[in-house]
Amino acid sequence: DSKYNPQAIEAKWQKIWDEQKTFRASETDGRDPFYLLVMFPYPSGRIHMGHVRNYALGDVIARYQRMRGKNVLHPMGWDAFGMPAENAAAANNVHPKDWTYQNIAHMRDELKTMGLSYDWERELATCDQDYAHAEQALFLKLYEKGLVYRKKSVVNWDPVDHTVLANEQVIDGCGWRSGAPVERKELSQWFFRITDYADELLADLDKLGGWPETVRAMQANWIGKSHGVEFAFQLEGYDDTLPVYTTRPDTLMGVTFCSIAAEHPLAKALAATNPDAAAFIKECQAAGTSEEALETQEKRGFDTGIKAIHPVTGEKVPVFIANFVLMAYGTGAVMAVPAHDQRDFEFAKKYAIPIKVVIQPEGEALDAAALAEAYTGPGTLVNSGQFDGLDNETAKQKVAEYFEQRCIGKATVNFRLRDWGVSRQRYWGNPIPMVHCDACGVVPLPPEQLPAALPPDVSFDQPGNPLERHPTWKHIDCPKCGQPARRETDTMDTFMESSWYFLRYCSPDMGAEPLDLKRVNHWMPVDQYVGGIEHAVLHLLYSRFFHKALRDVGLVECDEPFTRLLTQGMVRKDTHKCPAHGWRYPREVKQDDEFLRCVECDSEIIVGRNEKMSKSKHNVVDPKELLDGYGADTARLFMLFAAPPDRDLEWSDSGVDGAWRFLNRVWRLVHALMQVAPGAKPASATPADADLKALRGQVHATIAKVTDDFERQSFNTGIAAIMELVNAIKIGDAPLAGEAAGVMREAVETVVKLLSPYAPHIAEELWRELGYADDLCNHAWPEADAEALVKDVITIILQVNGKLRDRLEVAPDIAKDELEKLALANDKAAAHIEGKTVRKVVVVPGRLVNIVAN
Ligand code: ANZ
Ligand code: ZN
Repeated sequence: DSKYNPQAIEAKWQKIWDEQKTFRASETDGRDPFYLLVMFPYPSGRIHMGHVRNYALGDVIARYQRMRGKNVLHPMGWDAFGMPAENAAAANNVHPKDWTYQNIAHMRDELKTMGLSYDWERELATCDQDYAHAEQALFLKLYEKGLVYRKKSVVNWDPVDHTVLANEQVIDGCGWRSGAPVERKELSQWFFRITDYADELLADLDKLGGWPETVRAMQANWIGKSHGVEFAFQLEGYDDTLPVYTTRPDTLMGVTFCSIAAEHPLAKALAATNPDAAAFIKECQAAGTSEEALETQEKRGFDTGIKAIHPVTGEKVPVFIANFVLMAYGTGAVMAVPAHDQRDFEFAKKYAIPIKVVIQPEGEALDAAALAEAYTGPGTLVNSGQFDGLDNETAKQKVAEYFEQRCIGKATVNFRLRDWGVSRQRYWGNPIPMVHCDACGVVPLPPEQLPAALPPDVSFDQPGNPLERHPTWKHIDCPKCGQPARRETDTMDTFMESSWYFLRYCSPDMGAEPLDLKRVNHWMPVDQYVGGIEHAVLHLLYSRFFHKALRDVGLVECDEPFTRLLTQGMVRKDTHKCPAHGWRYPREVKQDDEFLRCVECDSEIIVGRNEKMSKSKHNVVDPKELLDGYGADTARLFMLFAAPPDRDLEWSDSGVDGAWRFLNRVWRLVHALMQVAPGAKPASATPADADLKALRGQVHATIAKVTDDFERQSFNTGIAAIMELVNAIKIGDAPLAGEAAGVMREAVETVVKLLSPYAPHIAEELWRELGYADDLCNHAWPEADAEALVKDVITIILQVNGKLRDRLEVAPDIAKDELEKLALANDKAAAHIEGKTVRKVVVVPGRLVNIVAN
């Protein structure tokens, strides 16, 4: 039967690959290693189109590199801890562990239907006992090294769910699940000293030439290195001084007040005696901690009555508690310059504080009374005494020197990056292996007591952390003094697990030992990482940090974990909305003669924008439909053809159909060849016949192009070139012999080989049909024959007055004046020159001739 039946052949090859462990990666394989990593999924229950795209992209690269002779490591696993499992547990009375492993089983089956070339023997789930155990050992190693510490910090607190929320989980000031207004609360939390690595994380971005520029810029921004000055104000009637951090020391003489954070020690001291101050601080805390929240909320303040003494003029300026000052940045206190800082400007207007202009832009005189907003640009210093007349960049230096000479301040560098808080008050995470003892303080669990394993018997019927409520788990004897003590009940941020899974894949069989350095060195760094742009900052920055930290405790050797990064775009689809019923699934709309209508109410449907596929917009397509209906090869080909990898991809049913029809065509092509030239050997030399020679030229040009497109990660144009080649291969019913048979055979074989990374099942099947017994997926990638690429004729564009009139087929080495002659003798050109005088003939060798006539 020669009908293309993807369901049958895909199942067949997947089984063979599985049984023969075709994609097993081995450290003892002598070939050049290539580590291809895709971001591992959260086991939410089923795969979505974003996964299909991500994993198709990863697999096409892995398969290409394998055919290039590389020893490819292409692993897969599960980012398995996290909140949704607990939510599911609360909603459906299923244990998070069961829920997670059931989802993994289901999603593994789904992924397997895509024909991805994973080494499944290295599969891991981050909630596996071994993985969690090894991770606790890593945590303690970093603790010994001084990279882990505990401190009080301000967090977003959901008063209903009794949990800490990440900034991203605070929506319009309310908890994302409870909807209750979020509070700020101080809690003792565990931190990683990522800020110790801020400089290196920033500087090493220069080594990441294989990353998208946007991602590097986002990381640099997030790290946020700024140069400024720290100096202290004397406070009237206080022994303590008020240190502030400023990036604009040039505006020193424009200071008209100071502002401090609600958590600032001065504010706290005041609150102890002043109930109004205490009330204001409490109000400030009834808002999230995110920078965004602080930026957008209305500026409000409380006058402490304390006066700060200006270090140059001796003038006394008020000190306010202000709701937009962060305790965790700089010193938690600011010298406020309303004329040149917008936040200070708004604040000064509100509280009728004087505004003093000290920077004049060139050619304009700013008037403090008439200022509509702060002037933040460059200029010359005015109203600044001894600093008058300096340009403001020079003034920054001079003011810094002024402080340094008087020993009241110094130039400093600040980072926006904060230490990484890894404590979560959750159950379904990796327990932090620490003990709290009244006598000994914080005591790490000794190795023989690891792992701190999650107790299975927990309930999710109440808000808060089930570990906290568990009747016995918390109670433990102090490993140091043996007295009753308490276990840490915080679990680790799930970003921990994703910060080293790529290392674990290198030696997944180490049990409670995290890594085998020898094998890690064999594979690391990752040659190519593929994943979503949504991880541009957190995951990719935490991983870089964690890797460097592990390097510094001797567990890995390279400086950066990911050499190249490809961030794929989103999968989008148009949306349908019914005025009465809201977002509609495709099956909830019908087409009549004119309009799309709602199946329920017949209202005319509003066809909305293409948006990221999401359940809430009812514009998702379930990959299962696609995979069951058309097969994996069509799905992969569509995904890779529909858009360049880093761009958004618009879902299109006709695009899917196009991919399907193309594969059918290739199928028929191979079968047609086997009918008319069953025993042919592929051509290996230039044929005499001109048409055959041209086809062979195209075959090799296509090899060169597809190869180059792979290197440039331009997979869609590679597919287009293969499609063009297929169009050029014409096989009739008549038997072929000699040259013709050989050239056709070579052309068809090339199509199958080039297609193999994209559509591996059909390619493998057709490879057998062509009579081969080896695995195409391990077969050598074709090489372009330089001789075949040499052309007898090239095409030259012929223009008259810049308009295309004809194409000339000429020898590549034709002389200029020959070409000119041919052009002037051309019929089609002549028709447009008639009655005019030729003024000039422009010749661009190898490309075009333009006749200028009027
Ligand atoms: C005086 C000044 C004048 C400032 C001026 C800016 C403009 P970046 O550049 O992001 O590092 N600042 C300092 N600590 C702060 C805190 N804890 N919370 C909120 N704001 C704080 O920002 C540094 C600037 O942000 C500092 O420079 C300070 O205001 C403010 F025309 O000092 B500036
Ligand atoms: Zn103790």
